[in-house]
Amino acid sequence: MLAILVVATGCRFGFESRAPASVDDAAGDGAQADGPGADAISCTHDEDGDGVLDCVDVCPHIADATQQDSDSDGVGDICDPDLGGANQILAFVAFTEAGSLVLTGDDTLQETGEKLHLDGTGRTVGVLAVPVGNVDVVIGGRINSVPSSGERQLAIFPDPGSNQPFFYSDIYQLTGSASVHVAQYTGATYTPIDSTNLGSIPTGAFSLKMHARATQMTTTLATAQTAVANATVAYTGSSSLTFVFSLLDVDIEYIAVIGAP
Ligand SMILES: [Ca+2]
Ligand SMILES: [Ca+2]
Ligand SMILES: [Ca+2]
Repeated sequence: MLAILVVATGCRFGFESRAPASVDDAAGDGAQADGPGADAISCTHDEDGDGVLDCVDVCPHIADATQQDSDSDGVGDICDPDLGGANQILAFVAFTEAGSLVLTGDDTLQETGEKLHLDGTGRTVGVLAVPVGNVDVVIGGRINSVPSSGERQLAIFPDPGSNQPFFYSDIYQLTGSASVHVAQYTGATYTPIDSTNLGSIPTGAFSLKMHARATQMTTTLATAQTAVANATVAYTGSSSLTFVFSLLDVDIEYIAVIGAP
């Protein structure tokens, strides 16, 4: 059985999100690719250091100085979940200023530069209100340390409302080995649908991606090595995302949500 979501009270942080490009251009600068969220924040930050500011970067979390976008949908080839389909950058959280991603939990949270540090003393939950139909959700940063026991987890939950069962992506370790999952929550139980054994949860730079489509979900953990879980499931989409951090000392550097809402 996998983890039960527990939203503890305690620390409460909020971070900005870049809103959908298609909604419009509050700055009136004619740059549709920047969107109202970008217009609302100062367009001076370059998360991936590729020389292109987040608000106009076609892949704000991956260095791609050439900005290649073969299907011209505003999402660069290197992060486009569906070359040939129309996608958007639905949200991008760079952890630079207060805003729409709200974190609640019992870790000690610290904003250090452009990172959010969680000290791994407990469980913290982040909620981002964004429609997630056919999407890639990617969270990236660094895992600094992992305790030797306890319920250790990093998860991406597309909140289903009353539509259960639903599927989610995570790294999980309670007893025995750690695994990367596509897993199912039925309303009562948590069940891995597909898993890849990690041995232990790796430390160092990481990204965890949930690729969600109507008949498929894939979880990809990229560290020094890559682990994938892939399942044929009926993914139904939702209106918000929840991120769960449990007992991991981590620095979170970005969250990107890319796809068709
Ligand atoms: Ca950039
Ligand atoms: Ca980039
Ligand atoms: Ca594209």
